[in-house]
Amino acid sequence: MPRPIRRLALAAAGALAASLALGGCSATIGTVEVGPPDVGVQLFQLPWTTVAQECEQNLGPAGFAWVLVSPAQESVTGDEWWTSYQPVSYRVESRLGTRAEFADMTARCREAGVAVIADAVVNHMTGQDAAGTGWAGSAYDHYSYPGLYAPEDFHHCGLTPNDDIADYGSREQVQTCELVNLADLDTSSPAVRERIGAYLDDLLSLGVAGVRIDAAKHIAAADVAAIVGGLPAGTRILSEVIRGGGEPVQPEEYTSFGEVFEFTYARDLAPQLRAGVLTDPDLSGERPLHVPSDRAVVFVDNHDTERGEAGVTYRDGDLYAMANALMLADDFGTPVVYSGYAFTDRDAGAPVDADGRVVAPVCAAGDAEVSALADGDRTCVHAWTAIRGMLEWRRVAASAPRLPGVDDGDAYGFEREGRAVVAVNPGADEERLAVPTTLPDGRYCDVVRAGPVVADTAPGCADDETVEVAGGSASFALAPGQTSAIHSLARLP
Ligand code: ARE
Ligand code: CA
Repeated sequence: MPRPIRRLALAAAGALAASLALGGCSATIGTVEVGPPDVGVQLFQLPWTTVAQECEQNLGPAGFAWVLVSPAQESVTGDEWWTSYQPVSYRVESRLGTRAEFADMTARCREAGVAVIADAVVNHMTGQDAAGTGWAGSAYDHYSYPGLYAPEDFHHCGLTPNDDIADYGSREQVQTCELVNLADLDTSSPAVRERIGAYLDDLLSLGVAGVRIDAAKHIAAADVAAIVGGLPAGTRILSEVIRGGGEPVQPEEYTSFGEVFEFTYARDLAPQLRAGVLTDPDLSGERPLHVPSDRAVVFVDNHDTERGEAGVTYRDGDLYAMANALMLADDFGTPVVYSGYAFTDRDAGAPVDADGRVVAPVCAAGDAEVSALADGDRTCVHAWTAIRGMLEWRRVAASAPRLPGVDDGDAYGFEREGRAVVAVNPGADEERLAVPTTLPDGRYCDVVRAGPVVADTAPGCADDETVEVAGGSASFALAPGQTSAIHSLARLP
């Protein structure tokens, strides 16, 4: 039975939708200036043709600013997803698609207001001990990639018996020995830098707005700086430097030329959610063991951590939506939402067709029943109602400061001053929470349950999807696992 839908009588929903959907810059709705889209999404192992459709059908309309895709270059063959991280050549030809499909994707995404960020695997080539042939037909051997690299282009660290990294406490090992047997490029060499630079230039010519530097920790920061220094100003550089306690190589070294993925963010958030005890971060903007906010790309999980670290993942359902909502509601860093596929085998690749090409349908907007996902099914997190609602919430919150939170039982919530309020209940019991707010009295639509209201041309909000604000307090009734969020443009008449 469909629930009764109360239409939001927003005066000019269509016009509002148009202005909110405007990519790139901030927009004004009525008298309210909303923030520019800034949130990214990692679409893991999704073929280029599907990414293009996602940009048009889901990402652009939801207000995602950028999409991080999986590595595009020719790789070793094999069923595992991680074959993508073993380059054989820099031809843009892989089981995720052709060069032409890649270029078509960046153009269509840009048209939809979504920038594409490529995943650049430039620390190493393959980890194969035997000679082979790559996906696009290029012959290779561990230290030989004809026309590209010869044995002298690689580090041969000589610090461990097999030249593999054994001790992350040694900077020299981390940066000049082999990460899990992956032939380590001598990135101090001008010739190697030039070839990597040419590859990044090629990706830019195909329309990407920036690159993730895979395994950046394993490339000396000075080498990365030299390589990306030759790229056009404005190219986004996102370095993957996993923060390791007591390790000599730290993310801060990589902030002078770009952003870094800040792993501390999820490591702080997940245990709080699991314990059901949420506390305020330092609201001055400084956070211990985090790079500065304007350099930090924050995330709940990524393709490695969902397979490794004990964080929150799609398997956690409500708790996962809650983690993402809290990240999107925060005023720290640039969030990237992760969207992959269900798996039980850590190594299992995405489903492929008879030719070995990855195949995937575009996601339907709405909520996947996580428990019903079979291996290989896409989680479609980027299309979840709660995520789309929180993207709108974030733009309405804009640059309003995060105010001190309140808690009651297991519930916790906070306001972005005068703009928006979020409340969560990670506990096992129903909770009531009153969050102090300067939002005007009235009933507000909960964008976590109802989805975006302003950007929707026919916004609807059921009776049980509203939150009351009265006398400077927003009253939330929260079921176990529930997240609820209201913003100033979602007030019912
Ligand atoms: C695969 C096999 C290996 C085999 C190798 C070569 O699993 O057994 O030896 O192939 O044939 C991915 C997969 C790997 C895969 C690799 C190549 O995860 O399993 O190896 O592709 O196909 C460190 C790095 C960090 C890295 C993580 C995974 O610092 O950069 O390890 N993350 C990126 C990507 C990965 C990718 C690679 C790098 C390689 O996101 O998906 O690997 O391109 C502490 C340290 C961290 C360390 C972590 C794990 O936390 O602080 O620095 O991360 O431990 O060791
Ligand atoms: Ca290296």
